[in-house]
Amino acid sequence: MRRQWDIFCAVIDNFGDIGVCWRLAKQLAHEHDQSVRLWVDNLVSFANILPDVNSQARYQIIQCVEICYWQQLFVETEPADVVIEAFACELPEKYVMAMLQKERNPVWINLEYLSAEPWVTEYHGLPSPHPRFSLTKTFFFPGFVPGSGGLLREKDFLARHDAFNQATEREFFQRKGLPERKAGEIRISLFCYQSAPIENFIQVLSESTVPVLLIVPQGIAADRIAALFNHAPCQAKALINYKRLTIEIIPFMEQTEYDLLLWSCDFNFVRGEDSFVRAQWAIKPFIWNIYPQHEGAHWDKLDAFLTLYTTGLPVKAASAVQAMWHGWNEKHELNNLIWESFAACYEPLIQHNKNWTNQLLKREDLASNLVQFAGNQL
Ligand code: TRH
Repeated sequence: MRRQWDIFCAVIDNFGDIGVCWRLAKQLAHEHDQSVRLWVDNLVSFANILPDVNSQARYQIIQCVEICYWQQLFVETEPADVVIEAFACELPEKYVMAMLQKERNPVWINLEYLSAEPWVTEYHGLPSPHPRFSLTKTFFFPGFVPGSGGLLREKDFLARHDAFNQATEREFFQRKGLPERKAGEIRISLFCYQSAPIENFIQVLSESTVPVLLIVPQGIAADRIAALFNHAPCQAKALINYKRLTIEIIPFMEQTEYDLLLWSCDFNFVRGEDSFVRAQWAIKPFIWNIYPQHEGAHWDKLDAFLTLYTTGLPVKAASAVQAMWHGWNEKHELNNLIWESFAACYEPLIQHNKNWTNQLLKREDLASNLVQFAGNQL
């Protein structure tokens, strides 16, 4: 049944909030034929991952999703049937009041951050009555296991992934102005936070026994690398050669293109929430730079994922993954041995990632779970 959805997205920092909301909005509209309005308080940030966005427009329709600028002074609006408050962004008071006026209360969902921690299944789906009004919001936790809300995944993802072959990969690289693969080369994509030991890793890679191509979209990592080699900061394009290592700094990509970059590389360094999930769909070995939280709260989250993900992986490979991820998140120093042990697990990791993905594919995706939940409520 076609229902109206309002998704509210406040961009706290970075691109993850809007990255997740945009994928969800598209899936609801395209795969579930829902009528979707996406309220975003920062269109400039949005335009980074979707250049079609006009950051000056208060209202626009892109790919069948209505995109509305969420201004401080909220405009009078008829609430939708289903309201998603992404990452506890807090709905405008005026909108909540309007929800109360509706003949039938909208289904109000707080979409939470992704975590592999065991408590997620306990909290997923819990209702939280509003302290003042007769409205209830439900906590929806994305996750990797049954009993959670699932992960964002397009219905045609597997078919598109399977159709992505050497020829399409070469065509993608050409389109992006990236070089042809050298014999024996490994290709790595790099997206991370300030906390990552980037300079150290550059040194490690430069001592590799095989040629390495490091692809770095504009941002924190690109700036640090540019500084390391005395290049001007914030460059959209730069080529750096250092021993066995070639570094390509490239413009920040449109989100759909970034997905293809992850499919094209042998190893992916990802961060946050959305690129972390996309790296899993890419099947290639990946290294997660987790969003750092106060008092090291992120370590429980990282280790909970490691425990879940490395189950069934041969012990040697599991330790190599843990050492690499801990090193990349600065639990200990990252050195050549840690990287080489991790890189040597390429084949078992590919096999393991296929099994991991197959397990995840058995579960409903996040958008389908939301549609089902909302349908049951209305
Ligand atoms: O940008 P992030 O650090 O976002 C984070 C996380 O969501 C984190 O959980 C949250 O607390 C914090 O924001 C506020 O990392 P993430 O989640 O991987 O989002 C990045 C998005 O940017 C993702 O949708 C992929 C996209 N992207 C591009 O579109 N083009 C690019 O070139 C790159 C590198 C990324």
